[in-house]
Amino acid sequence: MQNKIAFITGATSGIGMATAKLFARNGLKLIICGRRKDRLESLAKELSLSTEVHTLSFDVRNKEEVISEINSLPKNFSNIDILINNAGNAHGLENIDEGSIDDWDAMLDINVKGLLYVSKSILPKMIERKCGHIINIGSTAGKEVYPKGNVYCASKHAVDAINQGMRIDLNGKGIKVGAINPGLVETEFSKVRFKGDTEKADQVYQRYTPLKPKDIAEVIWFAVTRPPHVNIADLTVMCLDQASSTIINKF
Ligand code: NDP
Ligand code: 8X3
Repeated sequence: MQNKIAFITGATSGIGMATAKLFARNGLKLIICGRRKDRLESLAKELSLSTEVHTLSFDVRNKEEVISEINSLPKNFSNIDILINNAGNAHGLENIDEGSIDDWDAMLDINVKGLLYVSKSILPKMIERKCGHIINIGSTAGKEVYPKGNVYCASKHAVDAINQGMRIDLNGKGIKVGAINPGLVETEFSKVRFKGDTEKADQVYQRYTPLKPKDIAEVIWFAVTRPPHVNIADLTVMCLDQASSTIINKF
């Protein structure tokens, strides 16, 4: 894995940041992405002690920006071996008749279209080189809908479909495609979902032991370190206290 190049979206927090740290410790060269430049810079400074790091700051919703930033990668970072399509979030938790259209737009634009724009920009070189590995971060919400999850769950069901579609269409081109679908992970996810209401966000993870970002990073690491003929196509990870999207033992 030494010197392979990994491109991680949403590296400024949570699962993406934990994955970047684990990859750096194992000597992968990294392209870390996110909108928050200050976080990217401080993470790059930390990871540069272990590996070479390049930062790209863009909003995955902006297709022109996505394409131009990826096309402007320096030569020594342009042959991407591993793409972790991780950037994403939930916005709001409301019944379908009460949800905000802006929240719906954000979830579909970031979680679905953003993932497509990034993949579309990176795929040509993988196809040319006949090698690459794409990991799409789905969710248990992409397998089963939960009350008030409506559009977030739809966005993650779309990721599930895109993951399958990518794998089918890239079959025979030497590129691995697989999804890792986490259950509840304690990150900034709920803080974003509840628009900065930390009290409400903290309640999501109370009275049971949720997954930590590092738990998912380790599963991603497992997926990318399989032998060349092995592809982890679709893997769901929950904490001990979670049984499904809706059944969580909080007592
Ligand atoms: P965090 O909120 O901690 O991290 C989200 C990351 O996505 C941040 O780095 C953020 O960076 C980036 N991001 C968000 N919006 C954009 C955007 N418009 N453009 C570019 N980057 C963006 O959440 P998690 O680590 O939990 O989430 C990572 C992924 O895991 C998501 O796809 C989420 O749906 C999925 N997931 C999370 C679960 C959980 O329980 N936490 C469970 C199942 C799946 P920045 O704000 O700097 O742009
Ligand atoms: C995130 C998991 O259950 O909070 O995809 O929606 S959940």
